[in-house]
Amino acid sequence: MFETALKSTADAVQTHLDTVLAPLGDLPVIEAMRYASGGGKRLRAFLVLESAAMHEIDPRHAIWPATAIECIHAYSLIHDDLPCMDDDDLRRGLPTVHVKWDETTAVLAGDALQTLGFELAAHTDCHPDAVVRADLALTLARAAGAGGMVLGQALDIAAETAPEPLTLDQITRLQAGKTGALIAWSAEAGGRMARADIAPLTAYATALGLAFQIADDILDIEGDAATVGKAVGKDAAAGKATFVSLLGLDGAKRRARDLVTEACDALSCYGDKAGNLREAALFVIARDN
Ligand code: GRG
Repeated sequence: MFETALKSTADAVQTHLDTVLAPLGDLPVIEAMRYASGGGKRLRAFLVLESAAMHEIDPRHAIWPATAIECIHAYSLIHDDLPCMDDDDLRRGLPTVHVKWDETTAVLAGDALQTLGFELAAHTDCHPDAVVRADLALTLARAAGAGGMVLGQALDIAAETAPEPLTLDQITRLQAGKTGALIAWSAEAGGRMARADIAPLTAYATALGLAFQIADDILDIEGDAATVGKAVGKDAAAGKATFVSLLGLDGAKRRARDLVTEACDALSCYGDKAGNLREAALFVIARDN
């Protein structure tokens, strides 16, 4: 069952994170790192572990990039919630890091989770081949940085003061960076570890990342804050263009379903081995948080 597999990923990542964070002590910044990196669906880690399993990579190696991507993701959420960005008080149903501690601690915990992510991807236990470790760290830097997630976030912030709402093409480009780049890196990681052709994984992840963001826009309209675990309705209240505002609710749902089909089709070369990745694509549009 997909839910059981996702839960077992979450447990494995949590155990690994506990081990990695244990020697760092219990200063507030370290406690904030533990707090922010705990919880969540662990979807990105699941994509890493599944793409690795499909390529017969030892899970004792794959847990390193799986944990690395969750650290980078946690950093991005801490910083995204800061008053200078989205100014959110609630994340995963709990107070955000700057609310529970303070802004200084939140900035530092985000910074430290980001560097920890690269440390884990480059760790000698991640892969016996140094070239593969370097490739993982290099591509993670590209996905998270000024041509990937940070670019998407910067475009999103600029859109708030743009004279016109963004077009569908502009929103698609923005989200490919903001949400899509880390999702793509996660799904490609197993192929990179096996030094295999990652083109089918890239095609899968591109469609999946977009479907994920459309589902997020739908949750912002249809979800309730208690279930989603964060404030909802903010985009509509701010008059921001989203997939829902541009395609309509039904159109957005249709587009998300088509993208899931596209994502699953991209995995045909893996046959039954890709069953869990196909289920992950279905989960992304059916989720309620
Ligand atoms: C601060 C550089 C920088 C980037 C922030 C990722 C991001 C960019 C902002 C998050 C804001 C947001 C709500 C984006 C929508 C997509 C998204 C990343 C949702 C959260 O991911 P989930 O649902 O979270 O996988 P969990 O809690 O399950 O880990």
